[in-house]
Parts: sequence; C-alpha cells; structure tokens
Amino acid sequence: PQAKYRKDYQTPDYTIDEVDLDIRLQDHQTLVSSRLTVRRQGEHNEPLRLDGEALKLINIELDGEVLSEHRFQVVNNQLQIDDVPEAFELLIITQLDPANNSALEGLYKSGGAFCTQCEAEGFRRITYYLDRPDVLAVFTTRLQADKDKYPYLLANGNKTDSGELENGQHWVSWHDPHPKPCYLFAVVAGDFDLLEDSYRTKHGRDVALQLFVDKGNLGRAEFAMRSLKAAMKWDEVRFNLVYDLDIYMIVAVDFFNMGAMENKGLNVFNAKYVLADAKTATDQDFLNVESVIGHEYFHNWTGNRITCRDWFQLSLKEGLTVFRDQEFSGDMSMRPVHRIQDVRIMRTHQFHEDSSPMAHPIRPDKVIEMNNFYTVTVYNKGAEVIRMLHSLLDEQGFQKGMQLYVERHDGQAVTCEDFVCAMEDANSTELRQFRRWYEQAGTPVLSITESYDASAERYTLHCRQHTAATPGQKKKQAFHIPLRVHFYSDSGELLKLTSDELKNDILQLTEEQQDFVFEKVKEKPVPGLLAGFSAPVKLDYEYQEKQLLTLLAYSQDPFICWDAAQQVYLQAMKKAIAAGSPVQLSQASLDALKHKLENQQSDPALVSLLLQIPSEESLSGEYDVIPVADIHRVCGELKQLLASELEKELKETYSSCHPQGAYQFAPTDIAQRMLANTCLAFLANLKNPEITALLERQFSKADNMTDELAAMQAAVHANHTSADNMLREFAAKWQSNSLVMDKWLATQASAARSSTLDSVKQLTSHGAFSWQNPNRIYSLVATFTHNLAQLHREDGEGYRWLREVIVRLNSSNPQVASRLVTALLQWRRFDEKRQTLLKQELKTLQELPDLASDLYEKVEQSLQ
Ligand code: B3K
Ligand code: ZN
Repeated sequence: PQAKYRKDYQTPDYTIDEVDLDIRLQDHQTLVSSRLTVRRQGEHNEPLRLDGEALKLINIELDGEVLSEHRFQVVNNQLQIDDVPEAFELLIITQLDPANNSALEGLYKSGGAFCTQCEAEGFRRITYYLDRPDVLAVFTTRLQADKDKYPYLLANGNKTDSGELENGQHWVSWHDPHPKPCYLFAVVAGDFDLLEDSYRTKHGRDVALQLFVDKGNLGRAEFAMRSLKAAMKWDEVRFNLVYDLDIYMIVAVDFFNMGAMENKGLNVFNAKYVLADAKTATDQDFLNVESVIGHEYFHNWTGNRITCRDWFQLSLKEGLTVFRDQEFSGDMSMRPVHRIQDVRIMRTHQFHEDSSPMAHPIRPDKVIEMNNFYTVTVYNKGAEVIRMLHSLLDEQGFQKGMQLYVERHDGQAVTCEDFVCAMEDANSTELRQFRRWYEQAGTPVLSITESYDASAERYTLHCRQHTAATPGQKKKQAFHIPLRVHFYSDSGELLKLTSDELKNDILQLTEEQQDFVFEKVKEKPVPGLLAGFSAPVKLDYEYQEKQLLTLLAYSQDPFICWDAAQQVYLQAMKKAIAAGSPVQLSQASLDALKHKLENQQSDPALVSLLLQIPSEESLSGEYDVIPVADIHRVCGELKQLLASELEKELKETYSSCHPQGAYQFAPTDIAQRMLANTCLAFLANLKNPEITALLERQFSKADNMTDELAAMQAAVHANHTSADNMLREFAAKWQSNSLVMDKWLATQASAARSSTLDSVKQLTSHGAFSWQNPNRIYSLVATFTHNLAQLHREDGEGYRWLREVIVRLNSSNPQVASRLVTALLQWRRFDEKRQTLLKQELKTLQELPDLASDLYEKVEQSLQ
C-alpha cells in the first residue's frame, strides 16, 4: 500500500459534469451502466485515469464506439484510457456481486435490502470513476429490480419516473439537481415500513420526510422523525441554513460499519441510531439518535453543499458538523450533561489517540487508508478547534464567519484554510497562529502556577505550554489557546478580577511562557481554570484539596464543578498507587459529596456525573507506563469506599429521586434516572439483602430499558450474586431484538471478572452474536478491548484472542478489523512483559500475506 501526502494535491486532469447510472440489481450479478460526460481540465496530454476496485468490466464505449482492448488498460485499480478528446461521453458497464460484499463498502446487502456506502472511496467499487471529492457532477439514477422483493427503489434527489416491466421487475428513476462528489451517492432497494411526515421550511418549501425501517418497527421510528424536524428547524434558527430539496429520506439498515451516512437527500443509518422506544432504548440511546439524526442533517450544508477538496480536509466537514450537532443537543436539552460527556470522549479517547503511534493533526498530512482517519481526532478534536474559534469570535462573530463561508463557497469543494479565511475576513481579524491547531498533532500540556503578593494586591498566573513530540513532528510550536478562567473567594463568591488581557473571561495564550497579572486583588483567589473545557489541553495545576472542594461546592461552571470531583478522585487513586496503599478520601471530600447528594434537587444530572469516578481507561491516561493491576485495584477500591461511606445518602437519594409514574423522555426525568442509577451502581457493591432486593425489584419492575439495563449492569459490574440470573432473564426476554441483545453482549464484555475473556469467547457462538454484523462485533469485541484489566491480562490471552479476531476480520471486513486493532498499538505504554506479548501479536499481523491496507497502516506505524 502506498501513502498519499497532503502536499501533493493536484487539481484533477479531467472532470465529470454529468453521470447517468442504470443499475440492474441482482444478488450476485448486478449490472451497472454508467454514462459519463467528461471534460479535460487545463492543457495536457495525460490519459484519463478512473478508479475502480473489485469490479468486473463488461464494456466501454467512447462517444458511442466500443473501445477495443488496446485503447485502454486496467492497472493498479485504475482504468487508463489514452488519447481522449477534449470533451466526450464515456459508457462503462461493470458487474458486481453485492451479496458477497462483506466489507460493507460500495454496494452490498444488508439483510434483504440492497444499500450503498461510498464515503470515503466506496464508489469505485460500483463503477470506474474519478473517485475524489473535488469532482462534482449532476447524478441521474435509474434502478431496476424485482418488484416483490424490492418494492422501494431509492436514490438521491427527486423521483422523476417509474414503471413496471414483465417478469416481475420494476424501475424508478431519480434526479439530483445539486452537483455532488460521488461519495455522496446512494441507492437503497428493499421492502420496508415507511413513516411519513412533512416539514415546511422558512422559505415556504414543503419537504416530504420519509423514514424507512424494517417491517414491524414503525413504532420505534417516531422519535427519529421528531428529531429530524427539530434539526431542520434548529438549523434555520441558529445558522440560517435551509433545506434545499423536496424530499428527505432516511433508511435504517442493520449492517453498517459506522453510525450513519449523509448521502444527499438519502441518508443511510445504522438502525441503532434510528430505532428507539422506551421499552428497548435507554435515555442515552434516545440522545444518540437525536444527535446523529442532527449530525447527518447538518451535513447537508456543511459537507454536501460545501464539500472537501481532498480527504486530508475531512475535518472541514466533520469537525464543523460535530460542533453543530453538539450545539444542537445542547440547545435541545441538558447542555451541561452533553458538554461533560463530550469532554470525557476527548480526555479518554482523543488524548489517548494523540499519544499513540497513530497520532495525527486534525488535518492529516499523510494517509495510506482513508478509512483509518474517521477518528476522534478529526471529528471530536476538530469540533473542539471549531469551538475555540467560537469562543474567540463569540456567537455573533462566528455566525458572521459562517455566513461568509457559505456565501463564498456554496457549490464548491474547499479546504480547512478556506474556512479559517472566511472566519478571519468576516471578523477583520487574523488567526495566523491559530492555524497550528490544524497543523500539529498532540495534546498540549498547560502548566500553571500562581503567585500572590498580598501587600501589592497583585495576583499572577504563570502559564507554560508544552506539546510532546508525535510521530513525524518532533518540535512543536506554541498554540493559540483560549483559557477561560473564573475566580472564587475561599467562601465561594465569584470574584471579578481585571486585567487588560482578560476579555469575556478568556486569556489568550500564544507564547510558550506567559504571565498574566491581575491588580487590586484583595485576597488570594481560587482559580477555576479551563472553564467549559475551553481548549483541548491537559491542565497541569496542583490544586489543593481545599481549592477543589471550593470549586466543587460553588463553581457556576458545570465543567469546573465536575472536573473538581474528578481531580479529587484522581489524586486519591494516584496517591494510593504510588504508595501501594488502599485508596482513601478525606472526611472533607466525603462530606462535600454527601452535601451534593443531599442537595441534588437543583441538578441531579450533574450530581450523577460528578459522583462517577474516572474509568480505568482514563486513569491509565495519567501514566507513561500503565500500571494495569494497580489501576484495576484502585478503581475497585474507590467504588467500594464511596459505596460504604455514602451508603445512607445513596439510599436516600435512590429512593427519593426516581421519577414517579410512567416513563417519559423528558430532561427532568432523564436527570433523575441518571442519578438514581448512579446511586444503584455504587450500592450494588454492598452485598446485603436490602440492596439485593433493590436491584432485583428495579430489574423486574422497570417499564423502560434505561432502568432495566442499569440494574443489570450494576449487578454485573459489582459482581453481584444476582448478576447471572439477570443476564439469563434478560436474554430470554429480549432474544428476538438484536439491538437490545447488543447491550447484553456489551454488559458481559465490560465485566471486571477474571472469567470475562472466557465468557466473551463463548459468546461468539451464541445466537445473539454474528461475525457478519459490525454492531454485534462492536458490542462484544470492541467493548472488551476497552476493558483494561481483562484485555491486558498478564498471560497475554486477551491479546492472543484479539489478534485471532483481527485475522478473521482482515479478510471479511477490514474497516471493522482496523477499529479493533487500536487496542494493541500502544505497546510502548506497558511493562516489558506485556510489551513483548503485544509486539509478538503485532508482528504476527504484519506477516499476514493478505493484510488489508487498513491494518497495514496501523501495524506498521506502531512497530516503527
Ligand atoms: N460521513 C460519514 C462517515 C463515513 C465513514 C467512511 N468510512 C458519517 C458522518 O460523519 O456523518
Ligand atoms: Zn459527519
């Protein structure tokens, strides 16, 4: 496999203005006729080179004449035609085998339906094409298939015609007036239940909304439809962006590598981000549906109308669209909860990636397999970079920038640089140094100390930033970091500190070292640093326990308040690891937490979040060499400690805060369930009959999946005696619902038991599992890879089994295999014994004769 570099970008030698596709769908012999209107760009005599993979070429005609063999050749997945005219029409006929396409890229079968996934480079598995995002064409698609099996034939744009044929076939044609890159192309054919609705845009356009789901699932589609309408409205109100076709379709499919895909006018979704009702989906599932439906809808402008010039620019659409979906979720409900969850993703997964062999800037410079770059860095750190711009320019300035970006670039394929320029020009400002966020990988560490001169009433913050080397980037330059700060008195009042450099609570860090001086400061303040998690950095400031408890009790900023609790836990756990002694919390800390529990009414969701201790994975982020056993020990001890010390308060809170009456998906109820279930998870560690009764009652009486699953998870994670019974009952009850059974698989894969690996292995033969379906694999295998202590067993059995799984998936679905291998790449972060074991598995993978490019890239990078 060959690497591609961002610096090598060249405009295409040819472009395609129109594409006319005729697709005759059959399980093993689908015929695709593609009629392309091609035009040379610039002066040159280069041949036309079209991308194509796993295709059977049946025929090519140029301007109506069959091309004889000597006029073209197929080499290295490219069809090359020499001596082509300035402008011409090309007809290409290819044959495909969708029923045997287990990689789920290009055209494939999901259950009984045909569907496609073309981003990033899947269209070349359908026909020969200029498969790059800067070639924008108008697509017309005619689909033909058996009418009984595939009553719905769907493609992008508007339906233009349809008809019946003899021998049970029918056809439908579609036209999409908006020029688009081929990665946004989609077709779906199948038999579905259809939920219909409509939306009138603020421009008065009536849009038909259609949601296609597997038969029998109509009742579980309503929430997704509601979310879609909310997203359409929100984008009009907050971003002034309005939908542009007369129809918007969403199809839910069971077999899908990722979450969903924003194909123009025809989104294809992983069913788990569409189907939700109280009985089978948790509150978190509902929130995920809302956010993914929003995300794909928001792509219609940020991604589809304005797309990426090349794939190195992926964050142009993904970082921005994640930022937009985060804001949508926050505006819809529970902003603090969403923000803290987003920060958790950054701290556990993105910081981890930033310190791994696959660390890359949000705009990568070098790519072997593009599918490897749909990462938390490009997506979530990309969104944090957009959020920093939003902080620096504020909402009004940011929206001015967005407006200019849309005006300038509608209908174009552009770069991250174009986006930053629009932000600069609209605000008459310069963001020269800010661009380093696009260029440099790695997580900056922000070290802060302070000094206070009581007699001069002067308070100074000394800030230093440093970013460790990442692969290919030895020396880092200083970032432009917006540091949001709040100051409190010891008794918790918000202090108004002033300095020329402090604007809207933000200090702008641009140097490696910088001091910020505040005058007329009457008492030494408690600094609430990085409020709102204002930059994707690691904060290194030695908080005293007393300061943390002040912030925990009084901070107005939910992130600071939550983070104060996290720091209390982290300090206690790290201390216990360093001393080799049991975890302890001071009486003051325990009292502070009790106080939160006793006064939970004002914000039960936040109390729930701040009680939750850091995961084993996030604690491991604190170490260069990860002490696996110690981490496992102290996490267990801290849970146990909190359960016993706070038993009374946890019980009282549990019984007082459970919502009354039937299940409702409403913020106040969600928040109460969050807190009640957090209390239950702690209490499950106390093995007494009263708690057993509590757990079992909630498990059997719950009228909703949130509470039912929470009880089972609490039991399993605490190794409670009721656990096995609950698992059995749950499986018996839900065996026919695969999305619910995914929760059952995941719960077992995350269990902190020495038998977990054995049960995971056994579960691969269970009826609820399948090696063909990514959702099943993610639930069981990917969840297991995040189970720190069980994956990193000392005997190396966890590694060995994971490697076997990866070998198996290397040939059937390399994208999924590649997601799983991540867990093995960080071998340098473990002790010598584990290093040896990990490297051995990586070497075994490296030597596979047919190693897919997805795995090749990561394994090579890791062993370098
Ligand atoms: N753009 C798609 C991701 C496609 C993944 C390709 N391997 C989903 C999204 O971000 O909305
Ligand atoms: Zn996206």
